[in-house]
Amino acid sequence: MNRTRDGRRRFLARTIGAAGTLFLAGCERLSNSDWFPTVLSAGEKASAAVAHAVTSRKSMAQEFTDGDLSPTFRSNGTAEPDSDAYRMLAANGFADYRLEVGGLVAQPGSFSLTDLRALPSRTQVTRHDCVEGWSAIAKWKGARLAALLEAVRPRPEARFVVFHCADPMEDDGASPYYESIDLEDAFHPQTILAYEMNDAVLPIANGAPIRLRVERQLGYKHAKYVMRIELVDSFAGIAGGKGGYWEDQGYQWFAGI
Ligand SMILES: Nc1nc2c(c(=O)[nH]1)N[C@H]1C(S)=C(S)[C@@H](COP(=O)(O)O)O[C@H]1N2
Ligand SMILES: [Mo]
Repeated sequence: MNRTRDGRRRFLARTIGAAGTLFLAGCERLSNSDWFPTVLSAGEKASAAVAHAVTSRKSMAQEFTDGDLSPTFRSNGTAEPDSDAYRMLAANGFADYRLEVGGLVAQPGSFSLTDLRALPSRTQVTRHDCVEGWSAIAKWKGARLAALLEAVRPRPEARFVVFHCADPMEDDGASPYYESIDLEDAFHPQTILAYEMNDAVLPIANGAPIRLRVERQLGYKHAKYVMRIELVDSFAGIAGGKGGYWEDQGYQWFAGI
């Protein structure tokens, strides 16, 4: 059975149901609002938009099988961080790598690759979509971010998880690549800190030793070379303040479904 299609049908049914209820509940009032005529006239596209607004983001990104793996999966953006600290870690097979996790957490921590490999993991075959116009399917294995967060215990004020990367960016040497997601995406089962790609150790070109996979979001959200994770309640004071390297240059912060 096609779970994706079933899910979508259920979700549309719920939407139409919700719209119908609203219609019956307040025809007069709604017909005067700006959005209501648009919803009624624009058909399925509008239904999908409303569906997004009225359903939670618990859905799973589509998963594939080994037979669907792309013959090659390119490297995009940084292919090897231009930093002495990173080169030293890489020279030693990342034995000295420590992922620092702090900010708005009760129990800040420092995790070696061995620690991360000991956390509950997930393996998934998914499609990566880059806004530059390419997609590719790969298999990823990594620690569930939810498990890591449970270990450090986010404080009630925490709203976002920020990923600070090892690669300094050309046009702004002082501010490395960074990205962020909200707690809903952070605790989603398909959100992992990947240390394997296609059944092999994650290559440097694709983010070694650790890269984020946040499967319901576009490629630029999938931070490579993650060195530090910070829980915050806002992006004020972090680089350009928009929650990510590309967001600081005008890309959408929410790049998902
Ligand atoms: N640290 C870091 N993460 C990054 C990037 C980058 O340049 N540096 N590029 C992003 C973009 S735009 C994409 S499409 C993917 C590319 O991942 P890949 O190199 O495994 O193809 O990583 C994302 N994460
Ligand atoms: Mo991308």
